[in-house]
This record gives sequence, structure tokens and C-alpha cells, in this order.
Amino acid sequence: MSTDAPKLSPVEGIKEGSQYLKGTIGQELHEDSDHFNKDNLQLLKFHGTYQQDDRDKRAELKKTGGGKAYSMMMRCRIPGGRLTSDQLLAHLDLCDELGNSTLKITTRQTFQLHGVVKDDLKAAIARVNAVGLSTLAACGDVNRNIMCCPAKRTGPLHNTIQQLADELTVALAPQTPAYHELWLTDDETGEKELVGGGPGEVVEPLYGPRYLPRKFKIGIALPDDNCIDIYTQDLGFLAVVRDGEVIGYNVSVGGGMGTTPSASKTFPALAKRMAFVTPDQAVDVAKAVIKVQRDYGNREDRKVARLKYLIANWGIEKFRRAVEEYYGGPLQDLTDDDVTDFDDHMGWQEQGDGKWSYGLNIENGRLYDNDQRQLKAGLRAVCQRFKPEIRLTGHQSIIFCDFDEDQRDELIQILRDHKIVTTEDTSTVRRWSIACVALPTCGLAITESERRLPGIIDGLEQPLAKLGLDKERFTLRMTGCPNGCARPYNADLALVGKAKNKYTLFAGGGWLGNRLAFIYKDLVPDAEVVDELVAIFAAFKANRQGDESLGEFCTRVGQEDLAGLAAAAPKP
Ligand code: SRM
Ligand code: SF4
Repeated sequence: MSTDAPKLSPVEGIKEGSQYLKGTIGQELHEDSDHFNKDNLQLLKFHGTYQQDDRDKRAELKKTGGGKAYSMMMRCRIPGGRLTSDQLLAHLDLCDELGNSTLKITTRQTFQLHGVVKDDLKAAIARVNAVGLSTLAACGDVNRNIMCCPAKRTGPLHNTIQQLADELTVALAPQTPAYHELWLTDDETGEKELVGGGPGEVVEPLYGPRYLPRKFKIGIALPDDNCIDIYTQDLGFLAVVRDGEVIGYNVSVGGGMGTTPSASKTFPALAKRMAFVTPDQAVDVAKAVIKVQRDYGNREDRKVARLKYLIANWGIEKFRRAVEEYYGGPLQDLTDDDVTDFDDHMGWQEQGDGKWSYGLNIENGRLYDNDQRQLKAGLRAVCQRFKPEIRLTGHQSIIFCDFDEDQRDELIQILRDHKIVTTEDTSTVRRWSIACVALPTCGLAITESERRLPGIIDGLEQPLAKLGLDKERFTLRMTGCPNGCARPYNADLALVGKAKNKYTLFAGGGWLGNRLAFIYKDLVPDAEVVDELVAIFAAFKANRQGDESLGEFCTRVGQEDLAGLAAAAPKP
């Protein structure tokens, strides 16, 4: 027998032996324990939930021998971030009744609930489904929540791309009956047999019994509005517009942010532009791309299992040929259309039907109530009064739709009554910033992120104003580790947690999202971050050419000169 057979990653065996994601989750749900065991943790991700523990409490509990403070994070799937007021209200109720009383709008236009105890998990998932949403495939080695420009507009453009998001969501959803049977049916014993997945039965025609080698992400954008960061997606559809109609899409493949600095085989990558597809080809081409990754993606080493590594190994031409083979015919070449702008959809915008939408900037996407600010109560009041359609953005914020001209003042008044800072009162730097969850729930966090960024921005606002740069648009993104959940590696500026209280500073990406940033300085202590950033702003002010953006300036001068200019520039 050959000894050369590749050794598959242990997760492959767990998936294959799980009877299509069932595992022994049902039994464990009935066990008297506050947490799940190892193998089921991998499977639970496909059902939209992660086991976590409160890292703020770890040290204390260790001292007292109290184990870990376990709870579950639950992520929803909301294609293109479009939902109803009732669905938002249901999530607000859920976080109060079964979660940690906060709700997080994620960087992929959906919600996460934290702090759900194991005993409440089934009820929480059932309640999400009861309002017409799902957690299936919110996480796991499958296609995740599909991002799409969330703006509400009359006319065919937004409707066409939002419809594609819905079609892809349905076409690429896992078919396993395990989700329904585990979470949506009564089973007092946990022993009920699943109806699907018997011998010889094809349960997952697209994914197969091992699903994909790794997570998979899709985004759909318009050229003049790259608000979903198309080049960070495994698969991107950029609409090609002629005479006000979408005539097809330029397809890009192999974007991804995650990297492990100690493993040089890993890297962040922007997606490569591959081919043009007509609207009726889009779903089948998406399936073909997924099948190529399913059959040729790396299943031995999860660190290099994302689509970007297959494309780096093969080159884009070979990859395109494989996609064409699975699709069943040649694809057309790309058009020249590419991204040209990014609208964050904040503030008042006309929808084109005489109505208005209002984008409210939510700092780092966290909804909570405290003495200073009542975001949850304010959102509840808005939903109860107006029942607006809701849209979530890829910058962790929220859009209320369908306001008449004469309702606008009342909406703003409700927000102010709840001490919510309106978009108009939010500084440009804060508005264009995002941060990942990190501590205390994320098991992979090395540093703070979401809890730290507001304080860092407090320190930047005055210096930016003194330099006359307070209206300057640049993206500032922060993550608590190099996995890149707030897409830091193509931002104008980014802070990435590298060691305890130390960050890698990245510069030179841009709000358009089509350029990778470079490492400006590594292992910068938390206490020095604000000064380092202010020095970059001062260098930009003193040396900017024409109307170049912050990211363009940093790229033009490069790492070494930027450090010199930053040291020399007069500080505000
Ligand atoms: Fe992420 C893992 C949170 C968007 C790249 N991400 C995680 C986990 C589940 C940690 C874990 O594996 O134990 C985090 C849960 C934290 C918590 O306490 O809730 C987590 N990721 C998030 C969210 C909530 C960040 C946020 O604050 O909004 C985002 C949820 C999106 C969603 O609704 O689906 C989130 N994650 C992203 C993005 C951005 C995107 O998709 O547009 C990326 C970079 C793009 C990409 O995928 O390359 C991203 N997350 C990762 C990675 C690195 C993947 C890689 O290829 O190396 C991991 C770790 C992993 O998969 O091994 C990760
Ligand atoms: Fe956690 Fe790292 Fe993702 Fe932040 S970037 S949520 S710290 S995995």
C-alpha cells in the first residue's frame, strides 16, 4: 500500500463522520453540562454557533478552580443585510432574554448574539427561525452570509444585485436535514434518527459529505459603490452596467484576509479578476467556483485551505480553465469596469421613490443600553413608531428605510431622546472606522479591539481637527489578532493585535479596497498608538500632493520615508 496518501486534517474526518453535520449534538444538548465537547464544536459552527468563554473571568476562575465561564455565540444569516423591523425587534428581545444584553452588527451585514448558555441555545435558534431568518451556514466550511450593497433604491440596479444575493443564498445553502431536526423539532431524548443521510443517499449535491475545505465568502457590488469590499471576498460579482441595466458581472476570485505572521505560507490576498458572466450564468458559475475549491482545495492543512491559496498555486488562468470545465463552457473575458467609489450610506439619502433612508453610524456595530446611550431602546422606539425596512452595512452600521420627508425630524428626535449620536454629529474618522469583537468573547483574540478603538479615536479627533483633516475620508480598522475580521489589510490605516497590548500598524491601503496595506511599524505598544497615528497625519498634511488620499500618500512615500516624514513633521 502506498504511504504517500495525504494526511487529511482532523476536521475532515469529523465532517465526514458526522452524518451531514448531525454528529452527537442532539445527545449533547440533553446532557447536564454547561459546554459541548470537541468534535461537536466543529459541527456546531455550520449551525451558526461557536462555543466561547468569558476571557475577562478566566484568570479569576483559574485561581479558584472554577473552570471556564462558557457560553455560545450565535450568528445569523441575513443576505445583503436586509431585514424587517420585526426581525430587528426579535433580535433585540433575544439578546435581552437569552444573550448578554448586547447585539453586534458584524462586518458581513448580520447579527451576532453573545452569552447564550448551552441550555438556551435551541430556543435561541428556534426564535431566529420563527421570524423567518436562519443561522444555518452563518459559520463553517460552506458559503457564508452573502454580502451585497444594502442601499434601498428604486430602479433596476440595486434590485438586480439584491435578487442575485437571494438566489445565490438559496442555491448554495446546505441541504442537510440535521439543522431542522436538531433545532426546529421537538426531541425530548436527543435520540431521534435523522431522516436524511442514509447509505447511498446524495444529501449534499453541491458540497458532498465533507463540505468545503474551509469557509467561503461571496460579495456583490456596484462599480461606483464598493461598500462590501469586493476584493476581500473568495468570490466577487461586480455589476457591469450599461444604459442603467446590469448586463452582467466581472467575477473576481480568491480574496481573503486571514494570516498567521509566524507561518510564511499564509498571507492576506486581494481577489483576482477572472472573467465576465451574464446574469443568467452567475449562479452556475458560483457553483462551478465552489466545486473547484471543493475538489482541489487543500484538505490537509487548514492554514492554507482557503481558495486564495489554490489560486496562488495554480495561477488565475489555470483556475479559470477549471471553472469553465465545471461550468460546461467558456466564459467571456472581463470588461474594463472596476470599482470607482465607496458609499457608506450614512445620513439621509433619497431612495428615488420620494422616500428617504437614514444611515445611522453604530460604533463598531455594538448595540447596548447604558446611562450614556440607549441604542437598543432607541432602535426599538424607531421600529415601533415607523416599522421601517432595515438594512445592515458591511461597516457595522444600520440603515432605516422608507421615510417620508415630514417624518425625518421625528426620527432624529427619537434618536436624540435616547442620547444616540447621530451620523451628522459623528466625526469622519469615527464614521469610517470598524473594529472586530476581540476580547472578552473571541477565543483567538490577542489584544483588545472593539473595546479599545473608541478611546483611540477620542485621542485622534482633536489633532485631526487642528491639522484641518477632520473632514478627510480614510478607513481605520482594528482587529484583536491577525485573522483580519475587520478587513484591516486593505484599509488606509489599520491596527492589528500582535502581542499582549501591542499592535502591528498597517498603512497604505485605501477606502476603495483595491490595494493592500504594508506593515508600517510592528509591535507598537498600546500607549504609543495614538502618537504614531497622529505623526502619520502630520506627515500627510505636510507632504500631501494634490488631493491624494491618506492611503495613496502612504503608498507613494513607502514605509521607510513615511517613518522619516512622520518623525520630522510638526505635531499639532
Ligand atoms: Fe472572523 C474567526 C468574528 C468577519 C476572518 N471571526 C472568527 C471567530 C469566529 C473566532 C473563532 O474562530 O473562534 C470570531 C468570533 C468573535 C466573537 O467573539 O464573536 C470572528 N469575523 C467575526 C466578526 C463577528 C467580526 C466583527 O466584529 O464583525 C465577523 C462576522 C462576519 C459574519 O457575519 O459572517 C467576522 N472574519 C470576518 C472577516 C471579514 C469578512 O468576511 O468580510 C474576515 C476576513 C475575510 C476572510 O475571511 O479572509 C474574517 N475570522 C476570520 C478568520 C481568518 C480566516 C482565514 O482564512 O485565515 C478566522 C479564524 C479562522 O477561520 O481560523 C475568523
Ligand atoms: Fe477574534 Fe481575531 Fe477575528 Fe478579532 S480578528 S474577532 S480577535 S479572530
